[in-house]
Amino acid sequence: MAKAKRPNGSTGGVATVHDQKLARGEGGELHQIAAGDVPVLTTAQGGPVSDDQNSLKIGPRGPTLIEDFHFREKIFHFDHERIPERVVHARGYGAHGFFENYKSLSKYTRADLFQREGERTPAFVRFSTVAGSKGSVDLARDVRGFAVKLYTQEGNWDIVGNNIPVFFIQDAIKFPDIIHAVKEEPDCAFPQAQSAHDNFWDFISLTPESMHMIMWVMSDRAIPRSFRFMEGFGVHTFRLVNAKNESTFVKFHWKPKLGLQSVLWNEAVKINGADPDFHRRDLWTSIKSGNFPEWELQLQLFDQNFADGFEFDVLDPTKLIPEELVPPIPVGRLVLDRMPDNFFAETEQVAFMTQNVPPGIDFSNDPLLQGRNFSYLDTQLKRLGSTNFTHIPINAPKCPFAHFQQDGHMAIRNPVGRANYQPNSFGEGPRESPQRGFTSFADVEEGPKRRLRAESFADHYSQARQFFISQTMGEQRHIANALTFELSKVKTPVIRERMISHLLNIDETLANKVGTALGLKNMPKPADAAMPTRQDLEPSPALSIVEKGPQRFEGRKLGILITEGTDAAILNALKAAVAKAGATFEIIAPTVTGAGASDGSWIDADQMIDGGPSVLYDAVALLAAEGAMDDLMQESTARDFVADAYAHCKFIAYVETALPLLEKAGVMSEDLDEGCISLAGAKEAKAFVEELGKLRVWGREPNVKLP
Ligand code: HDE
Repeated sequence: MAKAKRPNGSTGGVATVHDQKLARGEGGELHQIAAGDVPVLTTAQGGPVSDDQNSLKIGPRGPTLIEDFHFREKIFHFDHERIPERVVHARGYGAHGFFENYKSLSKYTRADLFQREGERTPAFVRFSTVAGSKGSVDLARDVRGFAVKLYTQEGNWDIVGNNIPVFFIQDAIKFPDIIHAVKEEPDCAFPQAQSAHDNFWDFISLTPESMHMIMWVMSDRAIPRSFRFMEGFGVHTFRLVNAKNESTFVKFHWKPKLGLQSVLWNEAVKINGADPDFHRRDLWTSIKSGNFPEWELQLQLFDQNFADGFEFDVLDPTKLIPEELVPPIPVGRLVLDRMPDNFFAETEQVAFMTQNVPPGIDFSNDPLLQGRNFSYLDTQLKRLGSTNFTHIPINAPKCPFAHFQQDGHMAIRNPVGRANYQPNSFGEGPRESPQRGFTSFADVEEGPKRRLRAESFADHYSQARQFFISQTMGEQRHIANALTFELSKVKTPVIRERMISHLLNIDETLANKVGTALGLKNMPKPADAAMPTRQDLEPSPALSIVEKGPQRFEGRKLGILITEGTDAAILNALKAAVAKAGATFEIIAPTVTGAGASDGSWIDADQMIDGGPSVLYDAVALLAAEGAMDDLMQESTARDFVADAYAHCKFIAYVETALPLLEKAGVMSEDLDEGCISLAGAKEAKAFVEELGKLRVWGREPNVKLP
C-alpha cells in the first residue's frame, strides 16, 4: 500500500466522507485515516479491513470460510507477484540519471538529443550479469549487461550493450545455443551463474568464432570491482544519419570517469560469500550518498572507405576496431543520480529493445544486431504480459506521442474521440510526417537468398591473440589461471584438449601454461583454422585494465580495522585523507558497537570483523592497539582479513602494535613490500592514502601463495 502523507497543508488536508476520514497522499490519492492519523488498511478495492491477523472461521478452531474475500484477495495477489525473469540478464540493478550532450553533432546525425550543446536527456540504466538467475551472486565470472534507455524528444533510444566490446557468436541464430550451453545443465540444474562446466566449454570448443570473446571473459573484465568501474559498449556497428541522409558508421563506448577496476578471482569467490549483493550495494550506497557515477559517451566514427580497408569486417560482432586506429571521440556524459523508488516497477519491468532508435540513428547489417532487433519485442510480451508494456511508466516515452494502437490487456492510456484510424474525415488524431519521421538509411542491398556466413568473418584467432598480447604480464597470468580453473571443472577430457588446441592458435605460451596446469600428458595439435592467426597486429594498450588505471583512489573504499585503544590521531588523519581523495571508509571492529579510542572518544563501527572481511575493501589499515592484540590474533577472521588483503595485492597500512597480527597471518617481516606502509603518525597516514591511487601492488602477485 502506498505510504500516506500525514494530512497537512500542501498535500491536501482532511476530508470527511460518510463518516470516514480521508487524506490525500502525495500522488493525490485518497487514504482512509484511522484514529491517530494512521491510514486504514484496505483491500485493493478500497474496502476498509477490520482484522488482518486472523482469517474468517467458524469458531476459534473451525474451518476457514471461502467467503473471506479479504483473505482470498490478499493470497491471490501474493500468488501472482512474480513475472518471468529475463531469459538472459535476469540479475540486474538499475538507476536513473541523465545524458548531457557536449556539443552539436548535427554534422553526423539528425538525432534530436545530439543537436544542442548542454542538452540533457533523461536516462535509465540497468546493469546485469548474463547467465545467473535473478537471485544469483554479483561476482560471477560473466559478461555484464550495460543497457541504457535515453528518453529523447523523438522517442526512446535503447543502447543495449555489454561491458565487453565483442560477442560470442556472429549470427543471432546461435544465441539460444550459446545461452543453453552456459546456463545450468538441464538435467541436474547446476551449476548456476557459472561458465565452469562441460556444456559451456563443449559448445565453445566447437565454436571457433567465440575465441576472441573467450579471451575477454577469462580476463578480469568479467569480474568487475563495481558497475561504476566498468566500460560499456554498443558492440555492433551502427549508423549515424544526418539531415542530408548521409551515413557515418559508429561504435558506442561508455567510459567510466573513475577508471576501470576489477577484482581477483580468489577475491570474487569470497565476495560472493561475504556480500552476494556487492555490486548493487555499491551502486545504491554511492548514489544515495551523493557520489553520482559518471560515464563519458565516446564514439568511434568511420566511413565506408575505412570499413572497406579495415582488416576485419565491421559487421562482424566478434571483432573490434582498436582505439589506436580509430580514436573514440567524447561527445557527452551520462550521470546516474537517482535510485528507483521501487525495484520491481522500474528495474524489473524496464523493457530494453535494440530496435528502439530515434531518427538519425540506424542499424548496420551486423547479423547479430538484425536478430536482436527481432527478439526483444517478443521477450517483453512474454515477461510483461501485454502489448501495452509501454504504458508502464518506466517504459513510456517522455516526449509527446500519439498513435491509434488500442485495447489489449491492462490498457491504461486509452484514446478519446471517434476516429481510431487514419486517414479520417473528422480531422482527428495524428498523421505521419515524412519530414520528422524515422527514415531508414537508403542502403542498396542485393544478393542470393541463402543461409550464408561471409568469408570476411572467417578469421577467429587474430584479434583473440591481439587482446592477449595487449595485457600486462599479470593480466595474462589471470587469463591463464581462469582458463585453468574453468577447464578443471570440465569432466570430459576431450573438451579440455579441444580448448587447448584453440589456445595454440592464439598464443603458444598460454596454451602450454594451461595445458601443463591441467596436467595434460600430450599437447594436442592446433585446431584447424579457417584462416591462420595474424602475427602482425600490434598490441593495443587500450585493451588492458591495468595499463589505463585511473591513478586515483576516488570512489574507492578503505577498510579500517580498529580495537579498543586505537590511536585517535592516526585514525582522524586517515579519515581526512580519504575524504580529500574523494573516497570512503568503513570501520571494522571486534564488536559492531565500536570501541573506545586512545583519546577517550568513541569510534562507531560499521562492521564486526566477521561481517567485514577485507575483500569488501580496496585497501586496509590495521589500527589495532596493543592491549587488544591477544584476543584479535585468536580470531581466524582477523587473520584472514590480513592474509587476504596481502594475497589480493592490496595496500596495507599498519601501526607498530598491529605487526604481530600481520605475522600471525603469515606476512613476515621479509614479506613487507612497498605496499605495506607503517603508520607512525598523521603524516604517514596522509602519505599512505596518496599511494592508494595505484590501487594494487601488482609486483607482489607472483610471490604470493593464496591462503
Ligand atoms: Fe540480449 N537479450 N540478446 N544481448 N541483452 C535480452 O531481452 C538477445 C546480445 C543484452 O537490462 C533479452 O529484455 C538475442 C548482445 C542486455 O533488461 C532478450 C541476442 C548484447 C540485456 C535478448 C542477444 C546483448 C539483454 C532478455 C543474439 C550486447 C539486458 C530480456 C542476437 C551487445 C537488458 C530482455 C536489461 C537482454 C535477446 C545478444 C545485451 C531475450 C536474441 C550481443 C544488456 O530479448
